[in-house]
Amino acid sequence: MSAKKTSVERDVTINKSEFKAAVIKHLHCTLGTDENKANNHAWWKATCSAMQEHVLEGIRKTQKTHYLNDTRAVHYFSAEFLMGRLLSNNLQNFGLFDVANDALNELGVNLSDVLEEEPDMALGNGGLGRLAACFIDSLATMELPAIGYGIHYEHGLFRQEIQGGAQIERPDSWRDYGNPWEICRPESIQEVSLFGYVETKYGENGRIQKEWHPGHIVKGIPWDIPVVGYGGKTVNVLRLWQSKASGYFNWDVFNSGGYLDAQAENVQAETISKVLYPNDETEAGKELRLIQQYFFCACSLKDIIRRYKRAHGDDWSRFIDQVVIQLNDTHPAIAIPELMRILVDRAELDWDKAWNICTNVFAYTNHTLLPEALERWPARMLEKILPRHLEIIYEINHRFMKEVDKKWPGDNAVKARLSIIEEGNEKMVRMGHLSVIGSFAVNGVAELHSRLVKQNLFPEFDALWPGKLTNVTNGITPRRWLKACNPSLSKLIDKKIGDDWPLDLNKLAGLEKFATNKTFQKQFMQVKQQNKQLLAEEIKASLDIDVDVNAIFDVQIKRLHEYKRQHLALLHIMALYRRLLENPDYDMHPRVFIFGAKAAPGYKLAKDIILAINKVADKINNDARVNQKLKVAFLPNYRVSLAEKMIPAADVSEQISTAGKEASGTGNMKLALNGAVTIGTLDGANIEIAEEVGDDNIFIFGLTVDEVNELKASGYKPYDYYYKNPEIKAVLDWLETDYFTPGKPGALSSIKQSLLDHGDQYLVLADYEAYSKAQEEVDKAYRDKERWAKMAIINTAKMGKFTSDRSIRDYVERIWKLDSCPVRKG
Ligand code: OX2
Repeated sequence: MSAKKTSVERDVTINKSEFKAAVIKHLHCTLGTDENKANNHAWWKATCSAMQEHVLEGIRKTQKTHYLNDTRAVHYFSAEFLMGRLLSNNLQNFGLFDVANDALNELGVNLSDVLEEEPDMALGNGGLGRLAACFIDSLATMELPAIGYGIHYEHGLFRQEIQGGAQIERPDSWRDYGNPWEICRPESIQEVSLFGYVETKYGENGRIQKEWHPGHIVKGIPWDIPVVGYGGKTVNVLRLWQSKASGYFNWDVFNSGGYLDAQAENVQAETISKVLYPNDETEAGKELRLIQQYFFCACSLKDIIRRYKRAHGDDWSRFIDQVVIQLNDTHPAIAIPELMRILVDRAELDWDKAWNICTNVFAYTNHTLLPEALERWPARMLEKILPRHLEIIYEINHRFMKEVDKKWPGDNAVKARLSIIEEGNEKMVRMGHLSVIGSFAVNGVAELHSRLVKQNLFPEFDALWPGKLTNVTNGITPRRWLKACNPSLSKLIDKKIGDDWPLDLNKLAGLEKFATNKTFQKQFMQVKQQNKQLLAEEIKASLDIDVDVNAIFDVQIKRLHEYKRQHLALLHIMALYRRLLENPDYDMHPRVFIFGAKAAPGYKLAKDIILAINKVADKINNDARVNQKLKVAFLPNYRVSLAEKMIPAADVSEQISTAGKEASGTGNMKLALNGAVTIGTLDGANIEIAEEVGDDNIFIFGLTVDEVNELKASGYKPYDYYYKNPEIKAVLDWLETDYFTPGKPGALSSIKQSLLDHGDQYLVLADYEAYSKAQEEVDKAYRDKERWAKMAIINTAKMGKFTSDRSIRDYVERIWKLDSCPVRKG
């Protein structure tokens, strides 16, 4: 047995020669090739297939155990799951990484190269989708009965190319050459209705019955993606629905009323799951998006009910004991009226009984306060696509308004604020309101955010139902975000405190006592240096930029959004450049600013900021007067697998959103876990990170939420900062010249305009000076090697709170009320 001895109990133990034999078998029998012909892609597929044997066995055992125990389960509904690559994660979680490495080595194949062959499964935009992926990892690791439900997008988030400094979007085709992990389940195909009209009938007992005559029916085909828990015992699944034409077309409906208008006719069934909307934090407002949302919710509910009925028949009384559904933002909120429709129209339950079931099944997570991200659908659109659901929503609202009237008699203003229906030129359905009303628990994603949800977003709901609105601070899986992505640091930690920290991240606190130990400091910083070397090679390969690994690696990786303020970092970089030009002896430690960010394709200013970063980078990197001290690298196509390379190499983590705007952040947690020190505002989970690491180990700057509000209330004037601070004026004016865009003056002027003429909504100029000072502190701290090493170690040591296992424990104990269900052998 060559499987490494570890304190983590594992279910699968195979040795190197067995692994080798399995890979060869699949190379021959699954791929029809052989060792001499196989390229890395073939080796990747063969290795996946070798793993898949264990994975499938794990799924079978898990499902059998859950079935035999008739367990209560959580169903995580999310329009996005940003999974990244699966092979290295699955190898790690089965404890077979080293075995695979040795086995492939003997075959003359390099495992790292093989892992690089796997396309990222990028079925998400950013934090919201990655959170879902971390959560299902924790659920499986903690042996909890759980299933993720989402959409099997043919194209995930676009691939970003940079041409002439500008972002170009290219399609992402993650399944072009087949995906070895997914399992098609034709036996569980579902049908989903769309369009058409509602007929009102009177039953024999005088009961009004509604019958929806759909105009269109599409098929949902389930694909299961295995979710391997750490230790490989529980293997849950992520079930993703692909749409297909059903061949059903209601000619009666079409001929009699034209309910299917020309556009609806054109809605090809296959387009429903074709592509992920690439907008992060903006509602799409498009018909196809609503259809996507309904499509996956309807398929998933049918799937849940099918499974429930297998055990309980038509007895609905135990449904709420068996089923809890977590709505990841409002994207799946249409599931609420869909369940009501099934219960009232199909199962013929009384409204009150049905409503009681609904409001004990759904829980809702809010991820943002940004008004542009709060989904509202035109009532007319709902009426056309889901006519029965609109009726149900009106009924829910009608009954809810009565409840509001009891609490605030005659108060029409409060009714208007709380109504699911927003009156105006165009009647809109507020999905956030529907979600709060239809759920038994509502949570924000960090302490500050949850407080603001209560105070600003839903204050009356909090008064109406005290205790319903709560907080569950986000978390990240330490398996992917330390163990797998940073093997050198993981091994160092194993040696120091043992290897069970991936299951109990608070154990990292054991490192704190070594924070001032010279030898450990040296080892820790050596690992950082190695990781920086690897990233430097990546930067060279991708951008042909040479960077000095002794420089500070200052990393800002996240979606490009004004509220995240990449342009604040940019102004500061330009200021450093200017200081260096004015004074070649300007005293600063060499620094490399490294960015990764995708902009929504329709978000002009965000794309202009990417262009500006690249143009400024070009100038600085090629300016011999400064490029020994300053470099800028924008790595294209930021995605999970690139994050896994950038995060272990970061010295500084940029978390500089306007206070009150970033609900939580999770990149902040990943970077700190890997020993990066945060420069950040008092926003989202930064606040909780600061509480954990202590003020000496983080650089906090800028306006607080209260100060932001005060400044805005008193009439914020960005021009004041422009005239008052010569550096701000100089860099903003510089942006307008053709210095960075030779021959094209004004190419970057939209940024200046947004900050001055359009009011600088995110207070970039107001926070500039504080940010610049905090960066000087960073510079000073870094030069003190011992001080920095201590800070970095303490950051890693104090991240215990931010494991997604803790988030899941919070959900389980306070919201889902689930029991773990250890999977039996055999
Ligand atoms: C993001 C939030 O912006 C981010 O702060 C948070 O960490 C993440 O969700 C996970 O909770 N779309 N993306 C988000 O919110 C929305 C809406």
